[in-house]
Amino acid sequence: MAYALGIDSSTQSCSALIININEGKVVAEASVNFGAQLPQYHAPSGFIPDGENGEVHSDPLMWLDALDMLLEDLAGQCDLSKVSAVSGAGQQHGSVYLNSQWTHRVKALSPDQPLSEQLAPALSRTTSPIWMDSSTSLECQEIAAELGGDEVICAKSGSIAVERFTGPQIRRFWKNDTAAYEQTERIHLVSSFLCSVLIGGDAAIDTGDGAGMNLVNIEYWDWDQELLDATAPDLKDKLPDVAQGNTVVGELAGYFIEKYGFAAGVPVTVFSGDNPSSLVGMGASQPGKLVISLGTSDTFFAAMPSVVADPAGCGHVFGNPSGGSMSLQCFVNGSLAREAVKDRFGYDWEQFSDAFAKTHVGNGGKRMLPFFSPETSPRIELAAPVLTGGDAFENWQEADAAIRACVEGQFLNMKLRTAWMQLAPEVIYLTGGASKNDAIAQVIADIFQANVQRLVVSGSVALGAAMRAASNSLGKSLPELESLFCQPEPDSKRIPRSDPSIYSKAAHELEGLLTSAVN
Ligand code: ADP
Ligand code: XUL
Repeated sequence: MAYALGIDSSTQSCSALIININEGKVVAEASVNFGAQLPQYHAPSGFIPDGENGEVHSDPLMWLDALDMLLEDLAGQCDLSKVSAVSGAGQQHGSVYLNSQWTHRVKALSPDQPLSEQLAPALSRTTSPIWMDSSTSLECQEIAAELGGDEVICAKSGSIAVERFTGPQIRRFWKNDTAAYEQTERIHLVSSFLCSVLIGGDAAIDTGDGAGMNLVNIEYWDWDQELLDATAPDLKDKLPDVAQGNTVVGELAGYFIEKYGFAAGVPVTVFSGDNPSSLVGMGASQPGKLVISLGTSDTFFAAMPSVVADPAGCGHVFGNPSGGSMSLQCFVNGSLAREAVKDRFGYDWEQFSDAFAKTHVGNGGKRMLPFFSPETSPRIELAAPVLTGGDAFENWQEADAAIRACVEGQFLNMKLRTAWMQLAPEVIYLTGGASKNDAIAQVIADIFQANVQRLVVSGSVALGAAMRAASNSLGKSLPELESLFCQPEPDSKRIPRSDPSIYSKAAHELEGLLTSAVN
């Protein structure tokens, strides 16, 4: 049977879909929301709230419990023995720290006990720092100083030293808990950790997710010894291999065959990061298509014909799982910022959307820098948004204007920060949880002066993983899979409706607000 399974372990949920590549159909879909379905981990939005000094961590056992729940759900929907290829993706940058028990425990998983129980003793660090963590400014400075400046790190790794990237996170762990670092035998990314569990042994890190570590050299796509040395001692021994996205890293382990009814010998393709996987699932793995993902973070990405670095240091070059590279810019204040404004006024998403019909394009000059937590694009340490446009608005007494100001502020900022990529496509493809919101889509169309469009299959991260598995193991090419699975959703197209000068002026004003917030 030509079924391929794609898994997406993202910030707030773990989802999966199974595609039938002969019929061009999604045959099963499932999702486990961490906050709602695993409340025992006390992570309502997928991470442990109120971390100190900018720390944002999650419990890796939560990701394992979600994987078990997800597969149980899928097994109830479809005969998993028909699945003949598997891959997946994880939220980027997050890291899992494993001790000497890891190797034998992951090899000997018994179907009689949950994954989390069997692997808990293999953790040398009970929680995992994730991409929202901004605690490593000092470590970024130290690594940059050691290497001779951010330009050097950027030329080597595709990004300057970045707080949420795994290298600086590892350095902080080594400095703050040297004994636990020394007991760590293996460090995995979220993606390679889950892939390792599926194959019952260490899986490689792919070039898409690996480039988000400040440790992989983007010229030769492997660990860079100078970057490793500037980060922490003996690091190379603790890391798995780096592999291109088309690598099959193993076969599904006995645990999954016995517990969920998978067939023996199912090949597993190396996992990638959620954004690189989404690039594939959006049918954008060749240069020419631009994607905006509206998940927990907002991201803006495209396959790149050649490697270009962001002069402002906020953008990144990652490996493209289908070969070559991609550029990406991440905005930390994405869905959670929109939710914060919505919740402040006790609105639901329908009321949030209605606010756009009750206000005007450009918001009559009422502006917001919508940064509820430290932002990476641009790098700014705000803990609360900045509002300007009259007393009532600035005192949060105008709900509808605040909602429009938040969304306009987010996408004006996105347009300004991504200009370095010099992309001016006619169509922007939207994905992620908030992409179903047509009011937000219209603002994006007007600000970028481009048509925007969703695809029929909304779970682009899991879809991209299933497509990668199918193209590596089932003999269908990516272009063939794209024509089957990456079609536009007919009613989702939004075209620019506003006078472009309104947002040019607004962008100028927002830049002014930003400059005064920085100074
Ligand atoms: P991730 O993959 O990062 O875990 P998702 O892509 O699943 O996240 O997106 C989750 C987000 O989608 C939620 O935080 C929520 O704010 C947002 N969302 C869900 N429905 C809507 C809606 N109707 N309008 C705007 N945002 C929405
Ligand atoms: C990308 C980034 C986020 C995470 C979570 O650099 O930090 O988009 O991948 O989605």
